[in-house]
Amino acid sequence: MKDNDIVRVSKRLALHLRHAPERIGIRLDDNGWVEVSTLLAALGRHGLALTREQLAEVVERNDKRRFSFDDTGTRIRASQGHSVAVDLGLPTATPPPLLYHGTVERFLPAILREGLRPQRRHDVHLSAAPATAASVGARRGTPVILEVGARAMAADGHEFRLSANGVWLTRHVPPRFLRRM
Ligand code: HQG
Repeated sequence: MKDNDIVRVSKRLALHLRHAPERIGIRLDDNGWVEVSTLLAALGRHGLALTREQLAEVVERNDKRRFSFDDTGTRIRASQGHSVAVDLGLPTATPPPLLYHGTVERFLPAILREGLRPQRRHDVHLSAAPATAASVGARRGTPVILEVGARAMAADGHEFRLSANGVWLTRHVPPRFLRRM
């Protein structure tokens, strides 16, 4: 498949596997999974004809490995980033001392007042590398990087989980653990 087809199909998968399954008439189970055959049939009914092989290629080549198959390869889900209620069943994990969040200047007053909130998603997304946070922030403008005292948060009882594609997830980062870089 061409690179731009990978991107186009990835966006469509992200839409339905994270946010709007009902728009193509599918349901995700409690853990976010849907049968591959169900997904392909539903996409086909909604104008996107895709083979199993092409779907596997998209999963494999997606730049952030946003999607994964289960052990048997019969079901697929998004690895993180949902707005619909799903329980990914990820174990809690001990974060590195520091994690990073990329945002933009205009959100800073609210962030420094109330901390980082998940907004429409389940969790706040944090990166292990400042460069990754910079590209997340750059989606919205000139990026501002916040350093998160993740290990101190964990010591304070906040839970962290690591998604299958390397994104650190937590419910809320209080302002006292944030520092502008
Ligand atoms: C901001 C993409 C005001 C926060 C990326 C962010 C990432 C606040 C926005 C992943 C706030 C939420 C996630 C507060 C946080 N007041 N604004 N209290 N707390 N914000 O998209 O982290 O391509 O939900 O700074 O690469 O930008 O989808 O989160 O700007 O990994 O796989 O509210 O999404 O990955 O935006 O991005 P988002 P995000 P995918």
